[in-house]
Amino acid sequence: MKQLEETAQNIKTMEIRGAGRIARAAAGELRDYAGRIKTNDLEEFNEKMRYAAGLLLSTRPTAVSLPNAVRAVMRYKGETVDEARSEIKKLADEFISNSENAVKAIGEIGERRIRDGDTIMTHCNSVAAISILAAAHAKGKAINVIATESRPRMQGYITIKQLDALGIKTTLIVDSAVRYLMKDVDLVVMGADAVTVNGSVINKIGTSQLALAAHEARKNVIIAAETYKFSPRTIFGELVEIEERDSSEVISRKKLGEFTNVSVKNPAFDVTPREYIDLICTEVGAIPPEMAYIIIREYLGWEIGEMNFDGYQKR
Ligand code: RI2
Repeated sequence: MKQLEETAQNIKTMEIRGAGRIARAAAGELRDYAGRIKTNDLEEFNEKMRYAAGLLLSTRPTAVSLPNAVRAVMRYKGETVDEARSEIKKLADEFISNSENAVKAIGEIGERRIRDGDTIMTHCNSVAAISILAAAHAKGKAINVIATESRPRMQGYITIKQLDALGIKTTLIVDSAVRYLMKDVDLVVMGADAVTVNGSVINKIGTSQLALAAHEARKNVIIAAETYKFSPRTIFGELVEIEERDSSEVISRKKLGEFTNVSVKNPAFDVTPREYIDLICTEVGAIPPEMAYIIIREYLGWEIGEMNFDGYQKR
């Protein structure tokens, strides 16, 4: 139990972060947790697995990759605990390796949209978006990247570190310099935490500002998103919940305590309407955002959105 709770806590505190990474971590934890459950009673085993699923799901509400990963593993069947356990292992390993391959495929597909000499703006830290930049660089295209800091968690620092290690020329900017510098940009490449059925993209707070500035300057916006970041539940009219994180990420409690009339808002994500997105680059192809429904229907199926573990984390 301790390790399960530790993984859940690490996802919650963003020790493990990034939509793809948290999905892989959750799938891996379900597999490992299943291996640690000591019972031969299938009912008890299933109950414990549902508790673990609920706990992992409760950690971060926005990235749809997390529930999609949990549900992909929780589809397991088995007449005995041993059967169930090995099915869980198979499903989790499959999810993890498909996810890793998806990131690679996105790089190969997305890099075709990058020209030699392009300046590309990116936001936050997205493994999928970086896969495109890395693939273009590996192909010998001389690219320059402009990376935002991405306050308040400064994931931009992770991005510049990764790009630097790859040997890609990178300029770090404050988030508020996005529109000013858009004139120097050829293309914007960002990741996604969720894609809705109508093709809207939910990603790190500030993404919609980049997209808006790009739209105004007539620059293309490419979103790098694996198919498991598309949200089946949005077909049933559900909205993607936007995570509101603690105020201490923005201002220290001490400093905030000095004021009487000040409060803080700290939404972690925002919604970019499909009008501002030119292409969503998935592992099965680069699609216009209008095709999101097809991805959900063909690659996820809406029954995945119906599996529910609500309540299990509350025990
Ligand atoms: P990959 C991150 O969320 C960012 O919003 C990033 O764009 C998105 O996940 C996708 O990341 P956070 O965990 O899956 O930093 O492409 O809140 O790595």
